[in-house]
Amino acid sequence: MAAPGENLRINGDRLWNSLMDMAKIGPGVAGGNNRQTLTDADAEARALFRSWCEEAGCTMGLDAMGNMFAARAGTDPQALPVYVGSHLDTQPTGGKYDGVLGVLGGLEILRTMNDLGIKTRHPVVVTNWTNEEGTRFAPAMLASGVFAGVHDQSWAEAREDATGKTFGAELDRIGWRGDEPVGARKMHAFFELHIEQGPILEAEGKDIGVVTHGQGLSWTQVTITGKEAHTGSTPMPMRRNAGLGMARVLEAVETIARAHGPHAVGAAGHIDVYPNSRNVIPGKVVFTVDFRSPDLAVIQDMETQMKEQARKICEDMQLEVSFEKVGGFDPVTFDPGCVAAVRAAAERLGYSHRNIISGAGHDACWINQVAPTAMIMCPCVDGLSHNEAEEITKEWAAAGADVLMHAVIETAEVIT
Ligand code: HGY
Ligand code: MN
Ligand code: MN
Repeated sequence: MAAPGENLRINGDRLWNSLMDMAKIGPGVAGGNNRQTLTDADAEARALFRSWCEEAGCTMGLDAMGNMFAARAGTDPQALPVYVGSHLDTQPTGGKYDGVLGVLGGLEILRTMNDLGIKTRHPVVVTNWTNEEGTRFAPAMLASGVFAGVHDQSWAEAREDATGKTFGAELDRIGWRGDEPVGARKMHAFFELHIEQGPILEAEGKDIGVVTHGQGLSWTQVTITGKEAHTGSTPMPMRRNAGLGMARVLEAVETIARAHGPHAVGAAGHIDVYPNSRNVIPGKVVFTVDFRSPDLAVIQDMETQMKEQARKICEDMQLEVSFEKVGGFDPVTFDPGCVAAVRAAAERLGYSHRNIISGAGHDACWINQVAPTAMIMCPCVDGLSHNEAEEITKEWAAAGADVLMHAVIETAEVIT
């Protein structure tokens, strides 16, 4: 199949303007976004995305987990579509590009194909996956996980946020539950464009990350129970301070992750302290330990060591401790054929590139289980993400979307 011409490029200004328009929905307090899944802001973003897709002549599909599918017809309606996409939901202190670049970059390649009258044999579909971030409803990549058959749909719909609202009820409340069965769609291939969310590409001056693998993830929710007591009148030896127990466990998490360096990482981003009153010794803490590594055995070893050390810390402090696995996935190897299409596209377009392992989890990590999948990464400033100061350049966004378009058009078999 003839490869697209190296002068075939997307409209970088139009992509950038769409990113900036989407960023106006669910603004944060410091220039980024707080557009958490299934909130009114998420609903508003979905409506804007749908209107843009309809302007581009797409037909919009919607499944029972709220996953959106904007389809551009191919010349062969029997051919399985090539899917692209990512997520429009953000962290509470999220950036303007995490996820959004992959969704709107996908829309941009359809817009460009329309402009140039490009036809492909396979249809091309742009996807918005519901609840990639897993902040409001754990775990991350929830709806793409149901689509890939990793999570049971009723289990996923019952996931609760901190206020006790369920995923299913909130999806119905914002009116974005479709009637398509989740996972019924079959894919020829899936490509996800995403910012790196780390420092490597910018530090090396590379335009494109050819993502060969994704590191694995483990989320263990830890509950430590002590005894509430007065912070002023309770003698130190009498205290059963759950907060102090957590602090010692988190110190152990840091030590364990560093001991498995240079690729392993560990931290706790979610921490709830009860009763969280200034003059009450914490009687209970609940926190989630996030361990990651490209090597599954390392993840398992870090989990085991953390639990052993947490039990010893809590025994010495007369505290109780319990563990619950609340998320995780094994390290991912993306499809060599799709990865090769990404690399060939970068080379054809003259973009500097390097192989890279994704540090963050993505919907592509689950979709890789049901379709040939690959990812394309662009740099981000200082490698910063999951922070409202997240930034990329217009050029980086355009380069990533150019590579996405070439990989997709080649895989979808360009006709004209
Ligand atoms: O947790 C992750 O890696 C992703 O950003 N949800
Ligand atoms: Mn993301
Ligand atoms: Mn994210």
